[in-house]
Amino acid sequence: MTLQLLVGAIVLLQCCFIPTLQHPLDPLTPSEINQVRLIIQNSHLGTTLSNLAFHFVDLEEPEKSDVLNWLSSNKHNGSFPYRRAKVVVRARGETHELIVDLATSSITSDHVYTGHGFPPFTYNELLQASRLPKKHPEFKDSISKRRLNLSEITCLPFTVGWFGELVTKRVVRVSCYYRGGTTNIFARPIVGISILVDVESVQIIKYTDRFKAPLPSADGTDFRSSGKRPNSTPCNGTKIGFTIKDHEVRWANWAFHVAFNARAGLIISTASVFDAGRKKWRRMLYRGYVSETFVPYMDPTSEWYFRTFMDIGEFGFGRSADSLVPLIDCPGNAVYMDGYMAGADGQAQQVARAICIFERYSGDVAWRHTEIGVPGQVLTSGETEVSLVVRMVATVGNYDYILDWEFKQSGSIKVGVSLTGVLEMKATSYAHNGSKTEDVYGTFVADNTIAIHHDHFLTYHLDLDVDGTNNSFVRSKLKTARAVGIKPSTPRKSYWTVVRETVESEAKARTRLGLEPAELSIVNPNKMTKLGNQVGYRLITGQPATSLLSDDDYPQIRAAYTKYQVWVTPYDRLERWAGGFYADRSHGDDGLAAWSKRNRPIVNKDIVLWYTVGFHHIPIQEDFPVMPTLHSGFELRPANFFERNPLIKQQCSRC
Ligand SMILES: *[C@@H]1O[C@H](CO)[C@@H](O)[C@H](O)[C@H]1NC(C)=O
Ligand SMILES: *[C@@H]1O[C@H](CO)[C@@H](O)[C@H](O)[C@H]1NC(C)=O
Ligand SMILES: *[C@@H]1O[C@H](CO)[C@@H](O)[C@H](O)[C@H]1NC(C)=O
Ligand SMILES: *[C@@H]1O[C@H](CO)[C@@H](O)[C@H](O)[C@H]1NC(C)=O
Ligand SMILES: *[C@@H]1O[C@H](CO)[C@@H](O)[C@H](O)[C@H]1NC(C)=O
Ligand SMILES: [Cu+2]
Repeated sequence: MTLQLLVGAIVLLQCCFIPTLQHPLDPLTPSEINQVRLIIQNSHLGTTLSNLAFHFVDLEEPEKSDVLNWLSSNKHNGSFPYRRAKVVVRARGETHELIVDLATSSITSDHVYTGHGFPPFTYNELLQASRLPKKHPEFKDSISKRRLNLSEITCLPFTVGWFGELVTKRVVRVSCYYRGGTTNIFARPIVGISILVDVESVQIIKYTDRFKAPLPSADGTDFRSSGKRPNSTPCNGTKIGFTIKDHEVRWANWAFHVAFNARAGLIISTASVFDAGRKKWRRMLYRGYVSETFVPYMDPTSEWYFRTFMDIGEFGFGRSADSLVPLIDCPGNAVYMDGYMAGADGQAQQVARAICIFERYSGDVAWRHTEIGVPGQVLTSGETEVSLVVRMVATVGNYDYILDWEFKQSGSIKVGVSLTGVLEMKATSYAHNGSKTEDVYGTFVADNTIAIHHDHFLTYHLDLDVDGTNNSFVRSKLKTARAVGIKPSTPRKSYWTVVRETVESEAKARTRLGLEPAELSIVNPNKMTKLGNQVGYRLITGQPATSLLSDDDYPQIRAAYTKYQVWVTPYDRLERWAGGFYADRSHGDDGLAAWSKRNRPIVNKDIVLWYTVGFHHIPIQEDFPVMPTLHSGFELRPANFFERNPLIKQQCSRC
C-alpha cells in the first residue's frame, strides 16, 4: 500500500472538447479543470511566489433537490442552473478551500482550513520525496555498508498516519527497495532504515539506520506473464447491447450515470430501474462510490508501525486509476471511458480508458426450474445470466483493487471488490519459518521474506433512494420461537420467525454483522406493493470483517468507522468521505463515526447506507510473487420492490 509512482498512463491535455448539455453530476471536463486553474492563478493566491499547488479539484456536490428537479422536469431542455468546483490548494503553507463558480469564472468562497489533517498529497510531492534518499549522504553510506549498488534502488513514499503527536509538518516516510535483477521491487525491501521527509521543504528531516537483514533473492520474484492474451470471444449469451450518451448509460432495464474523479475514482449516480409491470422507471440509487479505504498493517515495530493507510483520502483511487488493458482488465466486448483530473499545477490530466463497461455472459443461471409434476411431461425452463459490468482498477503502489458495479436484469446491483497485486513484505535474518521466529508479524512467503499481516477495509457510500427520497432502514431479525400454543398441537418444538424493526436513529443503525441473524434493508415506508409489503432493497453482505485494533489505538481513532460494517446516516450533502475530508494525519474528528455521534433520526428521511467490505489478510505463499485475485463484495437486491420476478416477461393479469 505505497503510493504509486509509475503511472505511465497520465498525459497532459493541451486542449479540450466542447461538452454538450451537461448532466449536473458530470465530472469536471478538461476545459473546466483548466478554467479552474486560470481563475485561481489569477486570484490573490496566484500573485505571489507562493508555491501554489492543487491538491483537490472536483465538482462541488450540487444540492440533491436541484439535481432531482432537473432530472424530472428539465432534463432535455435547459442546462442545470449552476456549475461549481470545489478546490483545495496549498499556498504559503496554508490550506485554502475554495468554491469556484464556473459560469461567472469567480471564486465565491475562500476559506483557510486550520483543523486537523491535510489534503491529499500531489503526485509531484510524492515523486520528489522518493528521489531524496539517493542524494542523501547518510543513505549512500547505509547502501555501501550493505554492499548494494545505488543505481539499482527504487524508493517509494508512505503516508505516516497520526500517533498522538503534535502535527506541524506534512511528511511522508520513504522506504527503499533493490531491483538488482527483478521487476518485483516489493520483493526486495532494504530494511532497518527509516527516512522521514518534509514534503513542503523537500528535505529529509530524520534519518536512522538501526539494523541490517539479508536482502531477499531476486530468484522467482518476477511476475511478468508470457504476453499471450486469451481469445477475445466471450461466452455465449444473448447480446442485449447498451448505449452511452456522455456519461449516461442505458442497458436492459437500467439507466444510470457514470462519473470519475481523482478521489473516489468510479462513481455511479442516479440509477433507475425500469419496472415492466408498472411501465415506469423507478429510482434506486442516487450516488454510490468507495468513500474511504483503511489498510492497517500489524507490525508494531519502529520501521513499520505507521503503515495504516487511508488511500482514498491520502492520495485517491482516481489518482491511482490504471489505464485498463483490453483482454486483461476487460473482455473484448468492453467499451472504455476516459477519466480527467487536475495535476499539482492545476492542469487537466487524462487517464485514458479509466473505466470499462461490458456485457457479461457469465455462464451462470439467472433462474431455472424443472417440473416433473405435470403428467407426461418434464418441463425445464430458465435463462442464462447476462449482466452489465462497470469497472475500474486502482493500483495503489503494491496492491491492485478491481472495483466492479454489476447491474443485473433481476434489479440487483452486485458490487465487486477484488484484490490482486504484490504483498507488502519485510526482509528478515531468519531464512524461513521455525520455532524461533515468533515475532515476525506475518508469513514467510520466500527465503528471508515475511509478508506482514494486514486488513483491507473499503467503505462504500450508498445513497439509496428507493422509489423516492424518503426511506427507512429496516432490520429483520430472525428469532427462534418455541412452538407452543399452536392448535392442534404440533410435534415441532421450535421454528424461526421474523421481527421487523424500523431503525430509529443513527446509533441503533450501526451494525456489526454475524452476531445475530438479521436481514438489512432500505425501504420506502410510503410505498407498498399491491400485496401490502413495503418496497425495498436488501443489502446482501459479504464476509463480516471489522477492525480488530483496540479503540484507543491511534489508527483506529482515525478510522473509527471500521468497527461496524454498516452505518446509516441522514443525507447531508457534505458528508461524503467516511474517513474525513482531510484524511492525511487526521485525528478522527471528521468522518462517519464523528457525524453519527449526533444520533440523528433516520426514519422516513433521505438516508445514506455505508457498507464496509473488509478483508483480514493473513498472507500465504501462493500470494507470492503476485497474488491470485481474491474476491469479495456485496449486493443490493430488490426486496418486495417488484410485484414478482422481473425476469419473467410474460403478461400477468394481476400485475
Ligand atoms: C423548456 O423550458 C422552458 C422554460 O423553463 C419552458 O417554457 C418550455 O415549455 C420547456 N420545453 C420543454 C419541451 O419542456
Ligand atoms: C551498478 O549497476 C550498474 C547498472 O546496472 C552497472 O553499470 C554497474 O556496473 C554496477 N556497479 C556495481 C559496483 O556493481
Ligand atoms: C453462440 O451460439 C450460437 C448457436 O449455438 C453459435 O452459432 C455462435 O457461434 C456462438 N457464439 C459464440 C460467440 O460462441
Ligand atoms: C511456523 O513454525 C512454527 C514452529 O514450527 C509453527 O508452530 C507454525 O505453525 C508455523 N507457521 C505456519 C504458518 O505454518
Ligand atoms: C420526507 O422527509 C421530510 C424530512 O424528514 C419530511 O418533511 C417529509 O414530510 C417526508 N415526506 C414524506 C412523503 O413522508
Ligand atoms: Cu492484502
